[in-house]
Amino acid sequence: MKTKYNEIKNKIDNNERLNFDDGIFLYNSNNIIQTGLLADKVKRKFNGDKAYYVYNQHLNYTNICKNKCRFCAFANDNDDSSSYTFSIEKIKEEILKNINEPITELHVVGGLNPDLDLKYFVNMLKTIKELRPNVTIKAFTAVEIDYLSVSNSMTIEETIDILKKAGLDMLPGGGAEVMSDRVHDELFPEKIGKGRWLEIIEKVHNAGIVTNATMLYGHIETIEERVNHLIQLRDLQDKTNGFSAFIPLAFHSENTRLSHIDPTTAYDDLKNISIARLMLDNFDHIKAYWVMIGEKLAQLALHFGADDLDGTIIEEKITHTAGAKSAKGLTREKMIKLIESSGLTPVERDSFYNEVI
Ligand code: V47
Repeated sequence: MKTKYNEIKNKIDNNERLNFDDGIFLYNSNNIIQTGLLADKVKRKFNGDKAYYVYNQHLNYTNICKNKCRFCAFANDNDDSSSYTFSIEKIKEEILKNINEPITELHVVGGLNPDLDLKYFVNMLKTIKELRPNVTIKAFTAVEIDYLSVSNSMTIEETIDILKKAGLDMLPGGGAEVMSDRVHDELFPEKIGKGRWLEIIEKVHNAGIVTNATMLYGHIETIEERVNHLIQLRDLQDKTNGFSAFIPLAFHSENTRLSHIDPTTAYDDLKNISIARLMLDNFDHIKAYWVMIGEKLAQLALHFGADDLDGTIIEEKITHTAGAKSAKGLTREKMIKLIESSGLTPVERDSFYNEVI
């Protein structure tokens, strides 16, 4: 009798798309070796034995946020003692601090701070480009784009156009969390929902700007909601081809209003990587984000469907505020070592997966 696993294997071998039931089967199966083997096969089809990393720096310009998502430890109120907002001078300082490092990407995101106007964002982008003309500015999730557009009574297209002219090159993948109305209403009701996230990302892609996509897992979401999330991303990718990488984000609960939730397990982390690789047949890259799952598991994930470890980062704040035990940044040497010792070929890339030589 043909087992469900063989049916999925045949689909993979014949380049046939997996459906919702296949995704559910894979999440329910604890045979992660089998799932991982399939995912590795697909990974090799896309990226051979390459494993990528990027020399990047994170910059979180403010932690003041009006959204109050229950899963977030980073957000502060204006009058909290740990709240902060970088002035343009402070942003300059943060860039200059690492100016001798061969950074090719700046990852810039922050909270929704009502005190920041459009001029601030334009100045920030221009300042970064002046100091680092050759870096890719990967900045602002669809949530920030929505906020800027609504608070300045501009269309999404106008907002993107202004930011693009000021230096915006690419968008990171955050903000969608899990595209389910149920999870939205329970965990992040103040934040834009899936319809608006998808609408904005489609417009960003149509403006010629590439984005990533993420999924925050390990809180209250069901496996059905995870699979639906992947399928919604895949559908949009069919339409726009504007997604670059998919990054599963493991929930960290410390200092959040969900602190009763246990950390994700290695099994679940690897499953999310592998199943993403198998379901997202139109995504070129799956990232094992070492910050969230730790260096060692991220290294292992390179044989379970991932082809990218993300980057050097310098100083990660969002997950560390929520209790991440990983380092705050990694050296290039460390990234190379992690990849080489897993038998793969390290490739330093820029934000668009061009090799950096
Ligand atoms: O959207 C917030 C998540 C995201 C927590 O595109 C949390 O290259 C875990 O999107 N535990 C921001 N996760 C990070 C992000 C990202 C990271 C690395 C690379 C890229 C990329 C994008 O972090 C948020 C949210 O989903 N997040 N709080 C938490 N407690």
